[in-house]
Amino acid sequence: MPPLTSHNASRMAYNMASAMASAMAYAIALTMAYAIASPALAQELPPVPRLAEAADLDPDPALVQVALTAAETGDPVFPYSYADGGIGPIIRVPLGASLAVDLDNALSDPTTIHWHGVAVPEAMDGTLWRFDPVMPGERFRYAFPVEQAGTFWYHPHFDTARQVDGGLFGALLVDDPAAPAADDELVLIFDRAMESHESPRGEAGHGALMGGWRINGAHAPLAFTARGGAAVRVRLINVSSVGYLDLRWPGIRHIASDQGFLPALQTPDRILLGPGDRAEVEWLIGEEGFSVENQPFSLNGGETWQAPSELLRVAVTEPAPAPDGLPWPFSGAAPSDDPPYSDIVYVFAGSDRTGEWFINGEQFPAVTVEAVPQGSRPIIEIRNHSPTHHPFHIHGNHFEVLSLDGQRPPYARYEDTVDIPVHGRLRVRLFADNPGAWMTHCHILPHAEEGMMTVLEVGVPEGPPRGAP
Ligand SMILES: [Cu+2]
Repeated sequence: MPPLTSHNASRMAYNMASAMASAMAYAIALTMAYAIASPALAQELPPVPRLAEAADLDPDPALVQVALTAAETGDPVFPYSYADGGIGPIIRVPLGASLAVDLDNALSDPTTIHWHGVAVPEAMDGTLWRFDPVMPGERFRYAFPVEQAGTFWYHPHFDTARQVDGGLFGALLVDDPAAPAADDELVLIFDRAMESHESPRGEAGHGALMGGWRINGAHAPLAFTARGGAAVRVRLINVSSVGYLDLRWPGIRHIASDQGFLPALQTPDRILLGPGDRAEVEWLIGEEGFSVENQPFSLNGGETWQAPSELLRVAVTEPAPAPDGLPWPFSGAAPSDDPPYSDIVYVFAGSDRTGEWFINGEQFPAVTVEAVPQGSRPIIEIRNHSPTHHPFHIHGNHFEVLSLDGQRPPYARYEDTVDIPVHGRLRVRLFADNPGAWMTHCHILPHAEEGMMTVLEVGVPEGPPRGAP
């Protein structure tokens, strides 16, 4: 397998070469954001855009076939797109069907697609540990059966911070036939621009926190209008490279997380979504509208001093009594016990001052590969020894959260991406069922790029010999 060691050097060269252009573009983007945001004062917000769904090119209902082209846009703020400048289309697949996506790489760089949260075969995972990227001008077919319902997303796993931040992402929705039909379904993809570009090694992310949020590609705040009496299923996806969402509105009804429906309805006072994280909620529209506010989040922990900002205003036409909650197929599963041992311990360390990030003192790709048997349920403890939050993500297999800082969750919590607070200690039980060599990393993309990624083998992978990319 050809080494891709030029990757970091080319990225750094890109960053330096584009720094001035990025700074100018960023200033323009901020100006535009304010210009667009100003109607808020007049109580007139632009509507949140609806995302298009990808066309299914195959008439067989058991196969969803989609064509995607990754292309350059000419836009300095969002230089890449799967959809002619917009956010990638929603790919919707019925549970149990197969998905085939033909990716045409029209970029001048290699790329891949990773199916975040989905248990795909390793060769379809879009990672570079044992497989090659899709080269410029090439086409590659990603094909796999989809066996877990939920809200997932897709994005490159090559030069990830730059390509994702530049606009390459979209939603992958796997529909559960047991779920009731809501009156409306709203997919909300939250992102911010220029999180990975303007900042040289060392300050990635934190200098960029002033960047405003977009929802479905439009600058917040935005408006959503619903009829009184309607039940709306809302899928929330944070595709930001660095930014956390800390969302609040009155009467939150949390129905699903990374890996599908919760065991029971939860009514938390906020929805915290780190980079890569998802949640589903239901809105039971009644007589009055409400605002979805975002509490500015400090990556270094503790309360921020800023006031919350409105991201979305839900307005009501034809006020009517709110409906009852829908009969979601909650499993009722009880949380597993947190046993007094660990099979694997990952220590997350690093600092913004050095810009270097480590797992167990190592930086990807020079890492020790941990291995667990296929079908096992290893207990993994992740200790955050750094002064920064990190969203922990593992590919190909999901896990149950057993405890965070010794506190057990109030319900059986199945995730693939979960926040670890500053100096926090997260314990999970991995469902190690999908064989392969899987990326295990922080989903703050500049952290992953600066080393905070390792590899966990499930079973004995077949195929070409293992080697660093
Ligand atoms: Cu991190």
